Amino acid sequence: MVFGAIFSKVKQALAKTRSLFSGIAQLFSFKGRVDQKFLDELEKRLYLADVGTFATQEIVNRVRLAYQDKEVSGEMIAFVKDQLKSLLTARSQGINYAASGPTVIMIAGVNGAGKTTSIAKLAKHCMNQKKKVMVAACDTFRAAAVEQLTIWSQRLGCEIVKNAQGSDPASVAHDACEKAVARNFDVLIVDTAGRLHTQTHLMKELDKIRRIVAKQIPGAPHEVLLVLDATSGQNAITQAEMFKKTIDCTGIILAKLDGTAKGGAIFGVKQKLDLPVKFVGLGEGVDDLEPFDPNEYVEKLFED
Ligand SMILES: Nc1nc2c(ncn2[C@@H]2O[C@H](COP(=O)(O)OP(=O)(O)O)[C@@H](O)[C@H]2O)c(=O)[nH]1
Ligand SMILES: [Mg+2]
Repeated sequence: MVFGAIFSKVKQALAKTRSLFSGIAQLFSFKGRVDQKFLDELEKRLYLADVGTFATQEIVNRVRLAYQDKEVSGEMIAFVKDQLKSLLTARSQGINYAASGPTVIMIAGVNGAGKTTSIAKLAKHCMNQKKKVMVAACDTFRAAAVEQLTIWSQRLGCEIVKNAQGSDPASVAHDACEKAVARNFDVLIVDTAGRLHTQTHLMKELDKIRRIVAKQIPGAPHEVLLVLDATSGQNAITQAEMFKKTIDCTGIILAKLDGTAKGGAIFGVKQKLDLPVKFVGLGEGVDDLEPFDPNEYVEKLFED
């Protein structure tokens, strides 16, 4: 079953994170009452699972309000799951496609976060939905970047617009928009140079690309997705806060969830940034991207 395979993929990727959440679940199998000591222990275990300050306080408070002085029971875990789900549920899920003309998706993030790989995966995701996809190699900063995206585009059989390394990324974006419109592409995904949130000139460049794209295509960019590396846990949130100040992000791709124990950081990401997690990266392959489903995610965190 395709469905089963997908779900077990998420589950498999969450193996390390899951071991931390089983510590939370375990707490509800102990005998005793929901007293301060219990709540302190719950708080500690949520912290250990990288859930972050806000979400941890929120969950502990809600458990206190609902169950203080009651007998601890396994049923409470369903309550905790519901609360965690409610912290993740976002207004918009999936890609916000343009009503007509090309949908432009800009990708931003620090070096090595997983931008280019996520673009390849996203291109595949859109191609699976029968969209005509073009990618734009606007990371002209590093020599290998254009090459990397070229290789992906060849493998996927999707169109690429590029220029020499060191050329103006905004002009590549300009070119790509023109071609996407003229040749009726459905989706244009724009790669950008990895920048540290402290590199002001590169952050400005990002804004310039954005303005060029907006001028060329009405309503563009339809999505500005920030790629965060899940292995950096709470640090990823600090980075994201800076990006959010410079550029209007519309959502997050949380890459590299496989192989990290920090999958709990997703709760902090959502709360602190108030941005929906739209996709999760579960590996280095082109099919290792899944649309994010809060209910499924929380269920898988607690599965044995
Ligand atoms: N395990 C794993 N590795 C990933 C994932 N996404 C990206 N990577 C790897 O992370 C490294 C950096 O990725 P890249 O896309 O080049 O990052 P960029 O600098 O932001 O464009 C590469 O070795 C990728 O294969 C993921 O979801 N899981
Ligand atoms: Mg890259």
